[in-house]
Amino acid sequence: MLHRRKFLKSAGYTTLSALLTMGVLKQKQSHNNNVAMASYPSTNVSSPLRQLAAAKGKLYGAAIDSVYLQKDAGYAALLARECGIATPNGELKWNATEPSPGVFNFKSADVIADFCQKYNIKLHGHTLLWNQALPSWVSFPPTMQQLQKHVTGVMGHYKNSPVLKSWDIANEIIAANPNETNDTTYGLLLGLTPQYILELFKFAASVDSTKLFYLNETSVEGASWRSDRWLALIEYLKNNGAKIDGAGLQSHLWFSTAYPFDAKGFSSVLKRLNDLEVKPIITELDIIIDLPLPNNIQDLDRMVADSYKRYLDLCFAADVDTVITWGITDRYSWIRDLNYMPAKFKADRSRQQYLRPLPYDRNLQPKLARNAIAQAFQQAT
Ligand code: 9MR
Repeated sequence: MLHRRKFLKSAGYTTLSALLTMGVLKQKQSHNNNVAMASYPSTNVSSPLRQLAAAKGKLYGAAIDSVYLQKDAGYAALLARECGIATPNGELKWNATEPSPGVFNFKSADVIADFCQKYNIKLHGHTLLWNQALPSWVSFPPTMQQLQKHVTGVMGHYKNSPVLKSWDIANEIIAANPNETNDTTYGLLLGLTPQYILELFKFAASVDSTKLFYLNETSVEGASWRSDRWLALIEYLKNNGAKIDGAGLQSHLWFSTAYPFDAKGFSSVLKRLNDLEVKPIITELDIIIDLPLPNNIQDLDRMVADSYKRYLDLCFAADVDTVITWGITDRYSWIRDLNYMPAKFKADRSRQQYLRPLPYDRNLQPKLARNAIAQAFQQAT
């Protein structure tokens, strides 16, 4: 329970509330000339997303949960059809892979790896270091010795995997705000130092340098104190000899009619990453429409789709080649899980039907958002 509360505070609400400045309508008004207006409903694009993405040299994928994968055939079929890449939802986190010191368990992660192999889906490893989902014997930050043993065990298991192609070497290591860090330069979580992260990257490369290495972060999709610190850290790692191939922008987004979307700030983050030759990828995309809610579900779905399209258009304009949504269906979204649901939706049951953040609905039917993603890939250059 304590663990859950800790998670809610640092990864749930912070992730989302920091993005309250993102929205759609204002953008329509002020950037009409720069951003193509999405028109919905429009032609239905039925080809698999993985195929539409591949046609542009890109990848589409989703986070997969091994429990539902094994018991929900409809869910498994959707993933097999749509995904060219997948991330395990929790199966590669420390509490799953090394529940007691030196005792490794890859049972649930391998359910996903086997599925990926069967359907020719690339696997993105998430994650080697995070301050959440830790077993009780590890406190954060782990000692370098604990960390190196963990990295050796987990990366070692997938060294010869035909599907695992990339790792989130570290996840969510920047503090939520300047009050929660002692590190004015990089804003690292209390207890972390840039040297520690550098050592982690270097050690990971000594275990298996054949994979792509990413630094994954939340709430960096615009100009902000956090994105500035994160970019500075990436530059530091790069300049000090770390192998860092890419940067994951999680993109748990809130849009609304009430907030302007910082399209300019977002594009400048992507540009900085490209200039540093650290490839930006989208690792955990899902979209909430904040209050005031639209009048009906149809309007809501249109807004979610429109938000997906605008966001992906900006991504593709900056050469983003990988887009992973955090789940594929609203049936299993973390946002609808009462443990993580934002308070204002949890407080009022009638609002909960308006949490429809993913491409497929709870009956596994495609929504306009799926079409928006398809069109964004089709129109990408
Ligand atoms: O969606 C995941 C949820 O089911 C897990 O219980 C939780 C803890 O392992 O992690 C969630 O995934 C998070 C991801 O690993 C990192 N960024 C935020 C994601 C959503 O909370």
